[in-house]
Amino acid sequence: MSPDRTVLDYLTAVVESRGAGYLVLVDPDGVDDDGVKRLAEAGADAGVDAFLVGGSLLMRDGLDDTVTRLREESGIPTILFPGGSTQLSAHADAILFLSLLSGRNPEFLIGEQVRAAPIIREYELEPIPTAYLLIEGGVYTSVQFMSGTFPIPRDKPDIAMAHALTAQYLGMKLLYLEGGSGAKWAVPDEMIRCIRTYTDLPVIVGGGITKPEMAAAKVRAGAHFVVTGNVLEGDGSAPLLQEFSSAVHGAVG
Ligand code: 1GP
Repeated sequence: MSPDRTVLDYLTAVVESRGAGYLVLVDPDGVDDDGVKRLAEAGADAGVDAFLVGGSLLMRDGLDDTVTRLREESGIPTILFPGGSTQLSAHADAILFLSLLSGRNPEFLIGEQVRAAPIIREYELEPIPTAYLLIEGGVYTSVQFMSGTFPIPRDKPDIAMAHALTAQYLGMKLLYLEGGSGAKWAVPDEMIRCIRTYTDLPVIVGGGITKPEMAAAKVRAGAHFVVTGNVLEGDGSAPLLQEFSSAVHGAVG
């Protein structure tokens, strides 16, 4: 990113120009060097708007390498999506500065953030204040276990809406509705619609989105960005990546 254009500006411009953005989550534990290279190339060909890198729990020290290789080989903005304050890399373009607003665990509301902030400053990373709302996804997800928090019930859009409004009033810049990686049920379209009637914050939706038509439905319900992770791990994901990209970018307008 050039110094006069932030990653948040870039993401805003993506929504303005393409209707919605497609973000691909890369778990450094889930891909080897060849896998990163393939994802980078396929992502560039498919018009992926940004890579997110992170996970609830990393089992090896591969974050820096993954970020560096993705950026260099794709030219696509690469944004940290950290599971905690140890998941920082100076090589990323920005970091989603997440606060798990749906939970009542102070460590994930503010503790991890305080630990990370001085390092983010030292690394000169762009922090993007992001409210992270965990929504019931039909399975006990890693983020639920690792954060020790309850998700918002999927049939309670009013509770989700109240959290979204709170995020806006706290000055957050993005709202991430998370079903949890590998969720059985993605965030309900009805909940996205409800949130969009109450807040103008850009909405990211991820977790359990396994088919391009699901991604398109999330955009039609009001999502500004759709995230996929699990579904693209492994070989042969390039055609699927293209299908997801076309579904997200073609869903509105
Ligand atoms: C998880 O929202 C992301 O944080 C992506 O989830 O791996 O289920 O696509 P999936």
